[in-house]
Amino acid sequence: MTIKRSCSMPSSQSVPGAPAPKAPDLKEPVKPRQPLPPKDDQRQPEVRTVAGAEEKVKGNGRGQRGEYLTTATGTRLYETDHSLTAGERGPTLLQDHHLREKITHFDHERIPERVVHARGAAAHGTFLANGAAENICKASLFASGARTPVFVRFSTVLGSRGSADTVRDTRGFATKFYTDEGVFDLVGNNIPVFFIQDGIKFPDIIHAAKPHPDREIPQAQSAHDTFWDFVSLHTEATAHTLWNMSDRGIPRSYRMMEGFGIHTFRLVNADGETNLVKFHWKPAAGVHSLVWEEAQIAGGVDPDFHRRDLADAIEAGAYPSWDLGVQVFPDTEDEMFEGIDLLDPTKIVPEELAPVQVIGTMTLDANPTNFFAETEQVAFHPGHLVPGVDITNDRLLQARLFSYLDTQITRLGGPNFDQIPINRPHAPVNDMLRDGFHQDGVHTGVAPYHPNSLDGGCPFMASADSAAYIEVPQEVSGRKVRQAPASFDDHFSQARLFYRSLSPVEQEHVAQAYTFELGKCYEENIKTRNLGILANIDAGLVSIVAGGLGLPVPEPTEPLSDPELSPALSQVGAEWPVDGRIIALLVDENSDLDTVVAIRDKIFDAGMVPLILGPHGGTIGDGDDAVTVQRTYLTARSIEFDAILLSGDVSRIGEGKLDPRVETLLNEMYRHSKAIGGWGESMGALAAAGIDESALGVVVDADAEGALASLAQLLKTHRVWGRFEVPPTPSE
Ligand code: HDD
Repeated sequence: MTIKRSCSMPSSQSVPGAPAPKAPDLKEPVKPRQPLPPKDDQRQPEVRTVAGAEEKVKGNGRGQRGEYLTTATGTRLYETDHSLTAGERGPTLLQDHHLREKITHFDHERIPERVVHARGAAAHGTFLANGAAENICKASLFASGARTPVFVRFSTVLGSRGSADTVRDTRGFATKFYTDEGVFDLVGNNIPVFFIQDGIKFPDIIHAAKPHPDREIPQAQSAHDTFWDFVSLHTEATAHTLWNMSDRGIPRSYRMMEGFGIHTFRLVNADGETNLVKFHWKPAAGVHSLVWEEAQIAGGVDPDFHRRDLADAIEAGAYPSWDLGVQVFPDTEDEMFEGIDLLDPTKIVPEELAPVQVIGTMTLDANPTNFFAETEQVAFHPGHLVPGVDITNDRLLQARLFSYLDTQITRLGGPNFDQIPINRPHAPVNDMLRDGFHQDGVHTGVAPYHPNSLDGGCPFMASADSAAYIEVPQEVSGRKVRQAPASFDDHFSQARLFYRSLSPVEQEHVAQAYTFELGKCYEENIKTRNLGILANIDAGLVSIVAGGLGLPVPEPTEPLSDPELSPALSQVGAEWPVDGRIIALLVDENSDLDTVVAIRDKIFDAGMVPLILGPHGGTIGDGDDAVTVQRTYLTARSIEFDAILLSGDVSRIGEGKLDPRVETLLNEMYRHSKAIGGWGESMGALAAAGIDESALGVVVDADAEGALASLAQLLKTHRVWGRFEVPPTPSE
């Protein structure tokens, strides 16, 4: 994929190759100007069908430029900077409607943040079905060649709206498909298992994981006593906790995460045959993570790291995309597959047992126009289903069916949230829901009840032939009980399966994450109890963590299983496309600027994004040869780049010395096992930073193109994994 050269990645910077900017106009404009044309990445569907009628959703009269300022009711204003007062030095008059309207509206600008998943970022796109699901699902969105508009919101779970993106946490991955048969929401996460098996425990896990109620700290963290107290007393959380402590808990980018529907769903085909499935999103860019130190640095220097990354990539034309796949299981009476209970959301079915079959591809190609209107007001609900997709008796899912509708009523201020533009179906809506806060529709007719004769009996009922949603008829029987089936009792074998399927580097990261998080707990009992759980996962893991905490290594209390490993669970070993990866080009006044420009173009051509990093803002060089600096040594941090290329022996501040900010940057990139390259005399600068030419993943070439080619090759594996030092694991 070729990145758009007119992109602004990052958006605040001037872009190489773009036309020279006009001289800035430093005065406040006094006359209306033509509105700026909308950016082509800010489009929404131009038309949506509401209540059978096509409705334009763009240009709804709320544009800001080019018109006179008015009150909310359209009266033009001549002044907005001074209150109406009794004399120049007198009190403000109550009759100042403009003042009161402006302040009152401002006072009510905020709505409650989501009780979980408050922090997020979103994008528009399209889902293109390949038809592979046609034989198991009658939903029109899976018909071969069907294109369905989507809106996807990614999120962290624990933090508040303003919290940092790169915290260790599960990520939400919620997709709204605006199908011609109604909205289908697939509200998943980037981790395939969940903490609890029954939704009645959701308030418990969230209360434990959210900040302590007395001081409201820590923000967006699981590294505190209440979380570890709960998960150690509630061992069905073991597998999810382990996934969180793995590299999956700190993704490199929303674009580089898998997504999972987690629950088992029931699909129905045109003949009424059913299958059980689990949904998977597979990112084209591969599954990649940060290392913990990067995540922490990013939390400080760029708390918007993931939000920015998503928006910049889309603006640059590096459209993120995912394949949607399903694991398919026969719809048997016991709802089990290979001994795994399909109704237990703390369990996966390894891909080696049931391969993920791709049924379509989703591409995100447009950023939201307005964060509040779209990203904040979008309302997902696992009960938004279309004909062909049904739920199962997974009791976690069943509780969710209640919760999501309920929560929007508080969050979005009433029952009419489906009428907010971002939530409106693209299919005709003809309901009999009436009135309520924020009612947008002007309903005609006198008989919003069924049956009626006064509105001619309208609306009528659909049937299976006219795409009615008909629940799969299922036998239900049993005694009313509050208990889980015995098949839910195994809490450790899948945690062990996951841990043992990871590469040694990833296992080391898991051990360090547990040691860090438990090290932040104050209560020794809680640490000890959690070590007891780790002993039931892996002897090597528990001994490293216990060693780090300075506590004795406990014995397992459950027999350790001998799982068939699942290589698909590891992020290490595969090669991925390098599209959209960011390469820093380190330059200064001594650089050969012709070569810098040529290499910058080559990076673009390879679908990657060059960022010119120089000692100061503005340009380097003169006239036509000048190169625009996009990051300075002062503003850049290593976390922004996937790899770095030095344009010679740059960034020197004296004999044998490197600018200390560049030295820090290079050392961080080295420590985080990122690819480092350079051409010409760049080894001089690298050596000054203490980086050895022969070190793994360091490529220096006399020829710039050769250096870039080697760097791109290294980037395919995301990191230079061999550079991480993994201490020998204590034997089991
Ligand atoms: Fe949930 C939001 C994902 C279990 C109750 N959840 C929410 C979002 C995601 C998930 C991605 C954010 C949606 C957005 O971007 O607006 N939740 C999950 C997954 C679960 C899960 C994958 C288990 C498999 N959730 C779950 C349970 C309950 C909830 C068991 C309650 C019984 N979730 C909510 C909620 C939220 C929510 C309180 C907060 C904001 C919202 O719904 O719209 O209703």
